[in-house]
Amino acid sequence: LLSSGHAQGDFVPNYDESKIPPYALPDPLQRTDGSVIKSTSDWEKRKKEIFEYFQREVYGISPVWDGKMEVREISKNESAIGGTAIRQELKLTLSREGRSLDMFVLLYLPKSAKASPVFLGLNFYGNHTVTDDKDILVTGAWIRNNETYHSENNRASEKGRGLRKDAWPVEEIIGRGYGVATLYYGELDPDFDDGFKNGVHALYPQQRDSSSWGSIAGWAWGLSRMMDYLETHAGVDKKKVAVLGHSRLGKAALWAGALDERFAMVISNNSGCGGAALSRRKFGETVGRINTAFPHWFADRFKSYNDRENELLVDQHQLIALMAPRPVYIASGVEDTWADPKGEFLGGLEASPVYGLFGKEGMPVSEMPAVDQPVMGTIGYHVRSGGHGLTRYDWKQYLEFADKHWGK
Ligand code: GTR
Repeated sequence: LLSSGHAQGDFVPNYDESKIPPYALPDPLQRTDGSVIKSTSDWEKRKKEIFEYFQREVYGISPVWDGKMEVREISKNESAIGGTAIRQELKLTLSREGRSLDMFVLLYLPKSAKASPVFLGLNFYGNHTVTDDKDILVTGAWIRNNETYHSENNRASEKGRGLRKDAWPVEEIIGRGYGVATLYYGELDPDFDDGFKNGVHALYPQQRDSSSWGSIAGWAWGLSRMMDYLETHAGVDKKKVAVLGHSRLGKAALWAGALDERFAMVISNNSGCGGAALSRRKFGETVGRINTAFPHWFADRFKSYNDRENELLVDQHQLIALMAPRPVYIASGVEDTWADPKGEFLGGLEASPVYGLFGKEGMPVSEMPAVDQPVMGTIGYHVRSGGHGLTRYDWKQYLEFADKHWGK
């Protein structure tokens, strides 16, 4: 699907449980000074410590938004999806100190309610690939060349229209009473290593250092700007916006959930290394591998943990813990071994004590469930049959999970 980085250099992924190096996970409920967290107010201090560590050492520090956002509606269809939905395309222009960036948001809202809960997620190949809707704009932004989705010379084309609709079952989402908002992720930051000259980083052209924001933080930051807009929309129930993402965008969704508590639910689909999977397991993709294949995704400092995962004062379960007590869903594919399904499960399981502090059940089971047997506590989890991808099966569980937590 995407450049994978599996086969670069002489990296050989480990897929053998018995070869996982011994490791001890940092305790989310113990501060670095040794004190133990026993209350939700103490947790606030610990949470800050963990968050700042992830920011400085892993994803990089993103700026506080201090610019101006202009919104222009570029299309509206009052009778989309067989008359059940309103579809809008919005151009959000961010500007600051004479620089600007355009984001083209595609939004479907059910007509069945005045204000609806919304799933918000970035897409990989452009808004026009998400549905068959004829008049949705084809992105003009840089895009990776891909035969399946018909992007050539780093430009998207009309021929890609509707080709990703399996990953975005809009009709079903609307039918269940939810809205869906999406944006092509390359409009926020084109996914190649350009020294951060373009995308959102260009809005903040100051000197960079080893803790400056990488691309994942850039995508996450853009999700917050979309949220800024959704909050102003009368048709959106702003207390019920779920941020969702697949793979690298699942990593971005998790980081967005950590950065921005307006996201009331967070969904990580096959997010793997640097997402929900524990780094210390070194199963499939590793910190060293990801930083080599994608040197622009994380803060530069993260590279100092290549092959030294044990030196990190956090692991990815603490990223999940930062969402507490909000509902989080983690999904794996059984054949997606590169993303380490078991490591993704453990990321959720090991975050659960923090949910306990809030009187909530995190992961409702202590052993990884069987294939295609979803479990839903305040942390939800499934490992479905098949490999890497965002599927109808995955969405079916996310809709269930949202119904469960949002009382539908
Ligand atoms: C892979 C990468 C993964 C994941 C995936 C994707 O090549 O190694 O971390 O992000 O791409 O985004 O599909």
